[in-house]
Amino acid sequence: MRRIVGAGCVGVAALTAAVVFAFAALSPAFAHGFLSASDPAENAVLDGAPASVRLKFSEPVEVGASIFKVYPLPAGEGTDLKGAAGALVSEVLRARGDEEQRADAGVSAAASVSQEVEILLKEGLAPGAYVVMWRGLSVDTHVTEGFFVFQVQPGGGDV
Ligand SMILES: [Cu+2]
Repeated sequence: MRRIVGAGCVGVAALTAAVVFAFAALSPAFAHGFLSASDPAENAVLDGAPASVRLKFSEPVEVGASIFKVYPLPAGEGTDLKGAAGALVSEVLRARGDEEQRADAGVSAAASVSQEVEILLKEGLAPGAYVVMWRGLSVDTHVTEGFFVFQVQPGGGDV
C-alpha cells in the first residue's frame, strides 16, 4: 500500500515538475518582440506620404538580423487589403535584391539591439496602400513576424 501511495506521489511530483518546466519554457514567449506601437498606426489613412515608419517592439530586437520592409500594395477594386497584404508578405518578406520594388530605403536604428526601429521611406511615394512588414529576431532568440497596412490618400478621399 505504501509503495503505491509513494509511487503516486512521485508521479504527481514529476507531473508538477513537468508543468512548472513547461511554464518556464513558455513564459519567455509571452515577452518576446511583438509590435507594441507604430507611426503611422495600423490602418492609418494619411494626407501625404510619411518620411519614415517607426516601429516599437515590446522587447529589443537584433536589428541587423531582422528584416524590415515597406512595399506598395498593388491597387485593386474592392480588394481585401489585409488579405492582399498577407499574400504579398509571404511572397516578398524574405526576398533579396528587391530594393527597387520596395517603398523603403532601409532601416535607421540608434543601436544594433533596439526596441525602436525606424524604416526610412523613399521620396515621392505615390498615393495608395503600403504594407509594413517585419521578421524580428528578439534578443531572447525568438522570431516574430508581422505586418500592417497604411494608406496615403491626399485630400482624404473615400476608402
Ligand atoms: Cu521570446
